[in-house]
Amino acid sequence: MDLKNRIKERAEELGFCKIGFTSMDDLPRVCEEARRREYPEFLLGLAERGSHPRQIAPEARSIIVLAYDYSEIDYPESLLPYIGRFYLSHSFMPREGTPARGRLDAFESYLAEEGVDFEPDRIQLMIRPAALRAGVISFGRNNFAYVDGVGSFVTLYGYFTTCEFEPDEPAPNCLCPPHCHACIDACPMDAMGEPFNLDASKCMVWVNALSYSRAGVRDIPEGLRDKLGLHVHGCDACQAVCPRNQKALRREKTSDPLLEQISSEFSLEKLLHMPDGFYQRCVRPIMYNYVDDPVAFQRNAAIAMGNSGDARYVQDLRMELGNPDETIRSHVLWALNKLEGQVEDGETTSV
Ligand code: B12
Repeated sequence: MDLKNRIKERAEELGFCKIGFTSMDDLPRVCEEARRREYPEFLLGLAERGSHPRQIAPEARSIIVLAYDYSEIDYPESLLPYIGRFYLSHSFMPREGTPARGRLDAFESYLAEEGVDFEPDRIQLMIRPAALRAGVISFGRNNFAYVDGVGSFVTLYGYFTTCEFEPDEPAPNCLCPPHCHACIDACPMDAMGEPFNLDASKCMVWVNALSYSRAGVRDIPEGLRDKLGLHVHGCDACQAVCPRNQKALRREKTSDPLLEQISSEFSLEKLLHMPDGFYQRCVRPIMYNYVDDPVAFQRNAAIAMGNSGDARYVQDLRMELGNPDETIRSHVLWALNKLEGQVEDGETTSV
């Protein structure tokens, strides 16, 4: 068996659902798309740089793309309404000591054993278009990368290597059923106007997580708060309704000890009050990618409480009216106004 096939076989043994190889050629369509969609400046910069692989890794000759299917994890029902599966899977830029980090370490050790010189991509490469060209994924109308027969609940990883591998055949552009627009209709943020066209600045995770870390933005615009529903970090709406993901959602699952432990403690009340140690035990291990500031999560908990229609939270919100942080106070006030208005109208679920 040649080196490329040995690497493919090893990746599959390690639990990656697909692997492919592609060239270092530019991915020009990415910046065109990002510009056309008037991406926030920060994301446009990422897209520009990330679509020129040779600028990121001048010495490299090929790109290896791996996909990991995170639908295998049994996500606790107590966490799913609040946090996107992608983050719960803690497989994106995984931390030391996690199963996802272990899988990547094992793959890297294998490359080293085979004498393959490599450099992991640190999020810079525009991985979806690279994965399409490597034959690993096709695009869904919701912008997501789909591994055929697996679905879109996949995390993608890229490696640059100085070895020159024969590129794989690109996958078909899109395999969605004709005329299906379930994903576009399901987006609570109305972030998708037309197929393959996500308005990144409206996407849930941009609004409730990423925008916070950019340019000191702390407040979530009032007009968007209702739309966030109960979500405190990302959302799966456009993937969960997709007919191509139903098999993955129903498959046999494996429990994740970290999630089990977090789910036994997690609640919106704790997220709002942030008792000692809660942030390090229950927030940081899964929501570590973009924001490292408890205030952002307290703010999001307040919004979720306001949107819950549950009068049980009125008391908790009142307790934070004197919080020294202005962002927390103003979002708590918004949530209280919303909930108390509903209490007066008799619309809440429990009083
Ligand atoms: C910045 C970023 C974001 C931004 C902007 C996302 C966006 N779509 O533009 C925000 C914060 C909003 C975001 C949100 C999410 N993200 Co994000 N994000 C990234 C990141 C770092 C860069 C993506 C980017 O800026 N792309 C620029 C745009 C223009 O390109 P693109 O979407 O990749 O590809 C489009 C165009 O290039 C064009 N295109 C290019 N070539 C071709 C060729 C053909 C034939 C066609 C039809 C189209 C086409 O169409 C593509 C689809 O619209 C990538 C990791 C990476 N380094 O690539 C992860 C990544 C895209 N995110 C990921 C995930 C999971 C999410 C969330 C689901 C998290 C959540 N649960 O809340 C959401 C959902 C977003 C969505 N519906 O796409 C995964 C996606 C995995 C998958 N199966 O697709 C990635 C790949 C991370 C990873 N390594 O696995 N994300």
